[in-house]
Parts: sequence; structure tokens; C-alpha cells
Amino acid sequence: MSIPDLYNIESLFSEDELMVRDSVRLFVQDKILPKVKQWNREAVFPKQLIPEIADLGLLGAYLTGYGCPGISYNAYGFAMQELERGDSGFRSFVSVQNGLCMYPINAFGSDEQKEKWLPPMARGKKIGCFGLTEPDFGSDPSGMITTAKKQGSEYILNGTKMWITNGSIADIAIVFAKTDDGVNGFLVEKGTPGFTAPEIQGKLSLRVSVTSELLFDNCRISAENVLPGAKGLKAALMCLNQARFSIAWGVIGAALACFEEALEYAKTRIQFSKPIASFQLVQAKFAQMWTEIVKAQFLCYRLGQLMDQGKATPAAISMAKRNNVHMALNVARTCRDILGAAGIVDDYHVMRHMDNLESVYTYEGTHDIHTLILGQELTGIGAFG
Ligand code: TGC
Ligand code: FAD
Repeated sequence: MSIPDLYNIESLFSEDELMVRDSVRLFVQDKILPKVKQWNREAVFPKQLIPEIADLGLLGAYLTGYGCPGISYNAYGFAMQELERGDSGFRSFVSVQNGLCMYPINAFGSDEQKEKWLPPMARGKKIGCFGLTEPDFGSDPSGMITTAKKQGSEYILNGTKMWITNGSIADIAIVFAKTDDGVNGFLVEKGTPGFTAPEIQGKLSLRVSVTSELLFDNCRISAENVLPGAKGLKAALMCLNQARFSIAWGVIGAALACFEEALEYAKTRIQFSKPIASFQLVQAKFAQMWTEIVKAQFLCYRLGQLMDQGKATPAAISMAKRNNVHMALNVARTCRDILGAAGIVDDYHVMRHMDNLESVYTYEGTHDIHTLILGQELTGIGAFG
């Protein structure tokens, strides 16, 4: 069941953008929804679907050249919405591959690095991960203690990155470390001596996603694996803008999945001899959620236009990430409530989405970090420290 398009939002998108949305929607219906419960129970990310995700044109989606599709940011966003309808783990996989790996290689890499990595990454033949967070430096990555010491033409990496999506399945890690000249980005290839990526076990959220540590123990990186343009923390923060955009769009899909499931349930669940959908308190919940979902869609639509024009500021992206994840988490919790006890079992999707959204609330800048980013933008006063 899909909810009525009260504001005719569909008419704002081009035929091409709607085609991208529809192809991803079909993929999610056919390939993800029938199996996601099992993957979630077993905590596995189904790598076998990567070639199909690549065939949908989602890897390197908004980049041009190097075999990348070059679609609009809103087409990409719409695709992320549909993917996250399935599970946040799939959207995470794609946002990391695009925003945190292919984007920095394209923006900061040499011609040789782009030629080597972007075409196979667009085809899903090579997978990337992005190492910024450390065990003791999450919200404040400027404090990172991973070092890259120059020795001749090489760099020697030492340190630990933590909570890294795709870490154990990645062929290439984009890693930020401190050199004598400040923070720099490096390409660390799987199998480089001194580099390991053990998977983090026991997650109760984003179970259909690989999350890992990246360990560097005197790991030697050749000069050709330095990302020449990735100088300073700013380079890492620029990548985050890309991934935050895809989250802002994606979580609308998780919210829609919960909303539609709860609406169907409420129409058929009888209590006090009536469908629970007939009670005013329940209708009030749906009215509120529906309004918030539509507001989130408008925020994303405009943000996508600004992204295409190169005019989206970091604060505008923060506002969308902060608002939409908060919205989606509230929707998921409310829908779980509407399902009553049935909402806590995995025969329904709501609780899995709710659990996933707890991670999304934290990663790519916690909700409160985005509050502070907006506070700083408005007042000119940083309240981080
Ligand atoms: P600050 O002094 O504010 O900034 C340093 C320089 O960077 C500029 N800048 C940005 N530029 C582009 N985009 C942004 N979003 C930017 N934010 C800041 C800034 O203008 C400055 O430039 P310049 O020219 O003056 O040098 O830096 P700070 O150290 O005080 O940090 C500010 C803060 C707290 C906002 C930042 O550290 C932050 O965003 N923290 C949150 C950390 C975070 O989001 N980590 C995410 C890790 S990756 C991840 O979670 C992936 S999840 C993957 C999945 O989807 O599965
Ligand atoms: P902390 O920074 O320790 O924050 C803990 C609490 O303190 C939060 O509530 C926070 O809002 C609050 N807080 C912190 N500072 C302030 C302040 N100044 N004022 C008020 N409150 C504050 N990182 C990567 O680099 N790459 C990845 O691929 C990646 N994938 C991830 C996947 C998952 C599933 C998860 C859960 C995380 C991932 N992360 C990744 C890490 C993520 O970016 C961090 O978890 C996040 O930035 C927060 O850092 P932290 O967990 O260390 O929390």
C-alpha cells in the first residue's frame, strides 16, 4: 500500500528520476523484502546482491566519467529512499561506496587513482570503506591519533579506526591520519601488510551491514596511495556532506515502510469491536506522521536541487540529516506502538527499522552535533567545547 501523494510531489520529478525510483523499488520488493528478516537474524550483509545494485546504476550514481551514471542528486536521493525502505544496511552500503569512497577518490585523487579505482567501484567489483572515527574520537575527529609518518617515499600508518561500515569486505579503505603536515587522506589496499579489518560482533542495530575496526600496525603505504588533494580535516568533512545527503533521503524510505505497515495493521486490528484505525488517538498519530514525512520529502527535494547546483551548504545538509532522521525514528517508534505486541517480532518490519535508525541517529554526526552545527551557523558561536 502506498500513501496518497497529497501535494503531487511526484510531478516535481523528471521521468528519468521516477524511473530510477521505480527500478530500485522493484529490486527491493523482489530481492530484499523476501529475505531481509533472515539476513537480519543472521546478521549478514548479502554481498551476492552487489552486482545487481551496480546494475541499477547506484554506485558512483551522481559522478560522471569512469563508467559512472551521472544521474541527478534527486534521482539518487529517490533511489536511497527506496533502498532504505528495504533496510538501512543497503543504503549504508551504497552511501559509503559513493559519498565516502568514490567521491573522495574523484575529488582528491590523482588521474591514475581515479582510473584504477572508479571504474571497478562503479561496477561493484571493488568495495570501499571510510575510516575517520577512532575509539576515542567520534564526534570530534580533529583529535584523531592515527599517525602517518613519512619515511623516504613511504608513509607508515599506526592506529585504530572504529565502527567502519563495509570495513571487512572492502578492497580499499580511505583512511585519514595525522602527518607532520596535518591530517591527510590515504588509500589503503586490502592485504597491505600491517593492515587488518576485524568485524565488530554483537550489534543490535544495522545487522544487515558489515561494521569493522581498521587496525594499522606499522602499515607501509607507498607514495602513490596518498590522496594528493585530501589535505586537512576539511577534506574528510566534505565527504560527510555527500553521505549525509543520502541519509536525509534514505530515512524517508524507512519511515514510509513503517507507516504503510502500521496503517495496514490499524485498519484490520480489531479492539473494542472496532478497527483501531477508527480511534481518534490512532488517527492523530497517523496525521502527525504523514505530515512529517511530507515535510521531510520537501526538504530533500529542495536540497537535491541545491546539490545539483553546487549551492548546498554544510549547514543546509545538517538540517536535513538532523530533521529527517529524527522524524524517521519517531515514526518508527510510533508505528511500533500502533502494532502493539506484534510490533516487537520480526514478522513485521517496524522494529528492525527502528533499531537501524538508532545507528543512523548517531552516525554521520549525532543528532546533537547537527544541532550544534546549526547553532553555530545561526549565532556564529561554536558550542562544541
Ligand atoms: P571546524 O574547525 O569546524 O572545520 C574545519 C574546516 O572544515 C570546514 N568544515 C566543512 N567543510 C565542508 N563540509 C563540512 N561539513 C564541514 N564542516 C566543517 C570548516 O569550515 C573548516 O574550514 P577552514 O577552511 O576554515 O579550515 O572543525 P572541527 O574540528 O571544529 O569540527 C566541527 C564538527 C564537530 C562539526 C565536525 O568535526 C563534525 O562534523 N563532527 C561529526 C563527526 C562525524 O560526522 N563523523 C562521521 C564519520 S563517517 C560515518 O559516520 C559514516 S556512517 C556510514 C554509513 O552510512 O554507514
Ligand atoms: P561520541 O562522540 O562519544 O558521542 C557520545 C554522545 O555525546 C552523543 O550523544 C553525542 O551527541 C554527545 N556529544 C559529543 N560531543 C558533544 C558536544 N560537544 N556537545 C554535546 N553533546 C556531545 N565512522 C566512520 O568513520 N566510518 C564509518 O563507516 C562509520 N560507520 C558507522 C556505522 C555504524 C553502525 C555506527 C554506529 C557508527 C559508524 N561510524 C563510522 C562512527 C560514527 O560516525 C560515530 O559513532 C559518531 O560520529 C559518534 O561518535 P561516537 O560514537 O564516538 O560518540
